[in-house]
Amino acid sequence: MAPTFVDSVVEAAVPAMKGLKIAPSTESATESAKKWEKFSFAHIRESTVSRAMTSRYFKDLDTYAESDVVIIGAGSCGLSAAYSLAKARPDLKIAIIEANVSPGGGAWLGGQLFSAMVMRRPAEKFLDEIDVPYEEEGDYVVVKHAALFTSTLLSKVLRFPNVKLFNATTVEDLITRKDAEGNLRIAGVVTNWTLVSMHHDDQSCMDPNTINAPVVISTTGHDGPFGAFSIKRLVSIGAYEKLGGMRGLDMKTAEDQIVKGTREVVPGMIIGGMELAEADGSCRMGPIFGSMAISGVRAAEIAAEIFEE
Ligand code: 48N
Repeated sequence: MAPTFVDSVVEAAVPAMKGLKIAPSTESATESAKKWEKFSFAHIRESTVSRAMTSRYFKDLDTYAESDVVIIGAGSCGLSAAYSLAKARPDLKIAIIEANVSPGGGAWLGGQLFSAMVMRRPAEKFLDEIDVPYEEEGDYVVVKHAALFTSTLLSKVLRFPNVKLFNATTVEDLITRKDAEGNLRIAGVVTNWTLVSMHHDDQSCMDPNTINAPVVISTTGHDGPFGAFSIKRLVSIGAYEKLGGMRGLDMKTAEDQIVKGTREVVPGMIIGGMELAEADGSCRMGPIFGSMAISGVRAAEIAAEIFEE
């Protein structure tokens, strides 16, 4: 019988255990248990693991302290923007700031508890681009599980060498500048550990960190503890007149509005995805995701154009 994966794992472990004392097995040795009796992982020390993690994280913080683009929110729109921009512009340093430990936003389920994800044509072109299979249903396609879309997109984004995801990290303010005419432009983000951001009122203040970037793409969604963060902050600093407030659900109009509304709302700040519904007072579309992906593609195109100016 050809050696199995298990055999290869056990075989590989044997060289790693040289010189280590193996406690006699107390297990009743069935055939398969016998193979595992000598199994052992290679040697490690706790501090080695700590240094492996922290050295890399602090090097990334140093590298991305000056980023070209910061994307706030790793939901379906933010991840689509990150993928499109990182692929089109491998020269740009892209930092993604995601408040949750788990990126993906609302795109792990199709809607309520139902797992299939619906996208209207022509959004299947983006699914083809990231190699996510789907079922054809005429004017729309169905990805059998939303997590297949989100996990595939996330894995492709994280593979880009010019992308760094800082999850469990919240953007809690914006870095602003005034130009010679006194016009405000965005110049980066102010960040903190999400757990700190959520508890500023009930613990002694912990000051934030910062990331400078000439372009910020904000895709922070329309609800949740930090929803629509950037547009609300722009209103509170007088850089955007007033929130439009997300309107009722209208699948037919909402998706086109979101894609066509994706834009640079103030110099240096592009807004996409459902955060736009709060900005423009457009309708929500409910459990369909094509406009999230295409709004991300559009936001990436706008960001790239800013660097071509
Ligand atoms: O998935 P979301 O919420 O946002 P989008 O715009 O990527 O996708 C929206 C989509 O999931 C829908 O809402 C669907 C289409 N339903 C529509 C409808 O009618 O109901 O992702 C936003 C991400 C989340 O992961 C948040 O944790 C994160 O942004 N986030 C932040 N991360 C860092 N700092 C912040 N201040 C912040 N605020 C939100």
